[in-house]
Amino acid sequence: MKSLFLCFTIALIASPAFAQQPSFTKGSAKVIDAGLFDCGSNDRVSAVGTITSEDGKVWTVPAETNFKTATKAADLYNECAGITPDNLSDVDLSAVPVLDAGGSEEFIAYIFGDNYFELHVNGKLLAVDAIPFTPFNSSIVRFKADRPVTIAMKLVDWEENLGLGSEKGRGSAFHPGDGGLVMHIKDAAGKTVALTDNSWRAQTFYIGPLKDRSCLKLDGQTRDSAACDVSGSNDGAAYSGVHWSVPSGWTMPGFDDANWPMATTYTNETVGVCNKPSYTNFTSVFDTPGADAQFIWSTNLILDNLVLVRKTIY
Ligand SMILES: [Ca+2]
Ligand SMILES: [Ca+2]
Ligand SMILES: [Ca+2]
Ligand SMILES: [Ca+2]
Repeated sequence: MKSLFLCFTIALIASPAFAQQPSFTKGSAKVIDAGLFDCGSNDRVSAVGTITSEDGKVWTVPAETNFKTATKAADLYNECAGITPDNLSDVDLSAVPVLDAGGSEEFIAYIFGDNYFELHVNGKLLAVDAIPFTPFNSSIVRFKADRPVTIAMKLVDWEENLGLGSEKGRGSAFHPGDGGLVMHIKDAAGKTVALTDNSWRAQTFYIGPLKDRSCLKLDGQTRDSAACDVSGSNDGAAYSGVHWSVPSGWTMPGFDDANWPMATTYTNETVGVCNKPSYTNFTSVFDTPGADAQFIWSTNLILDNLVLVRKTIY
């Protein structure tokens, strides 16, 4: 009897049908926070909303974050804070606090995210992006940890039309925005320890806007929206979003990410950073010859809005 039960349990876990079912929403979310951050200019507010899916679950959009309570990453470039160095040699790295991830080896991470990141190291939330939406900024995180170092990051392509995954732009009120993360981690001696590239794992947990749900290919951990229309238009109320809940323990070193897809890499041109000084002033670290950190995301840079990435450094 016992062995029968065991077999049944294993079959359930191993079955692709056991993969989490998607939750679909339609139309806009309800605003619950009119703006997490105010730069005092014409930049976009970082609003937050909730939306109930057709299966009765409540989702926070664009994502649940720790922005209000977590330590903010130190600024590499942040025009809201008046920190706008022309290059890395104008940055006083010794003034950046060293955060404790439990360990003794010192590391320094240089990060540019479109639009928002939360950085966990060995299961500990170390720092979050100082600007959730825009203007575009970049960050430095110094930390101490022991190897192996598991990096787990929540990445959010923020949105203006809450629940829809879109923003004003390119002549449309419902232009789907895009994401992207680039990071270069060095040790205390300045040697490259890790770069964002296609050896990372990346999984999406929120896709939108979807004009037609049938474009999605969903199978186990495959959440493929490559066949979906990414052009903007002005009838977003009819659009859908699709959500999956973030698994518990996903930041922990022991979390099994073996079934997550590998990260997809994107060029600077595709992500559109060539006119952003928060990126271009630091190409010495983001585009280092021989150690060129790639932009990473899940398989759809435009429609995937909440992406978790992981990598363990040995
Ligand atoms: Ca940001
Ligand atoms: Ca998007
Ligand atoms: Ca974006
Ligand atoms: Ca690069």
